[in-house]
Amino acid sequence: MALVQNYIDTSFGGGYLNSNIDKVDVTLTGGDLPEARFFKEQPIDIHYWGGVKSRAQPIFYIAAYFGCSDRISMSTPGTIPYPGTPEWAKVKNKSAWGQLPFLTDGDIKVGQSTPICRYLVAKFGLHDGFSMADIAASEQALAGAFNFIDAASVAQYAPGGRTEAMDTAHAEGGSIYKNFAALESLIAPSGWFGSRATPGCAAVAAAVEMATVLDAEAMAKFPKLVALGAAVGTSTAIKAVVAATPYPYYKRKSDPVESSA
Ligand SMILES: N[C@@H](CCC(=O)N[C@@H](CS)C(=O)NCC(=O)O)C(=O)O
Repeated sequence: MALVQNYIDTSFGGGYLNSNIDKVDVTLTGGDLPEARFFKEQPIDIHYWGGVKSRAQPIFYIAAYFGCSDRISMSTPGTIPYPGTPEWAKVKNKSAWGQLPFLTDGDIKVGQSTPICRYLVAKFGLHDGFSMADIAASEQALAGAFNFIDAASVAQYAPGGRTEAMDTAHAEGGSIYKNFAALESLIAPSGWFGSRATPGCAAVAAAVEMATVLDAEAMAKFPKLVALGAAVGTSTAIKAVVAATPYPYYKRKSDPVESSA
């Protein structure tokens, strides 16, 4: 596991400061200030193949965009074996469904990507103070982000061939096209889903990043989503996530058939 940044959490300020300091002892005298208590919490581990831009991307985007990267630890590339290998069968940190992503926060363990996003939203209070309309918009957007991932996963392994399945999914009326058209229609005059940037907006920005890598021309048909992705992408923490996940998982075309000669 590798922390994206070091962190120190203040129990009363709620701010996240970058620091190498493990523990700071502060003695306050006088005044009405609450007792100062600095502590370093354990990071929340997101178990997923390190460096891979895939199903964990919305999770990383939500944490990063809302200033919580310091609390999240990504798996170091090369440390999790690939499915199908004998080593994979022995991996302990996977969901009850035997899959990744998987979150561990001390004794708390969460499988399934959408619940992991929702866990972080609750843990960090990212919907706190939002109107119910903005929470509804955020939740819908979150579902749309994972609809893209599910549709791309189906096409990636289509029995009839990936190239054809990806063509169909990206064409008007196809699964990826229809999902982005629905999301595009939900963008509010603010440019976000709802009146402000929400966790769901960050999740969709992750989907837009991956969809652009997959087929930039197809993604360009949804200018409001592209603009939302660009707005989220200006964040330094998001740039760090993009840099930390250089290997796209989804491919637009079938792998070349290996010659048996
Ligand atoms: N519904 C699950 C799907 C998770 C999933 O498909 N994970 C894949 C990698 S993206 C996996 O772990 N595959 C290995 C396996 O199924 O053995 C979620 O949302 O987390």
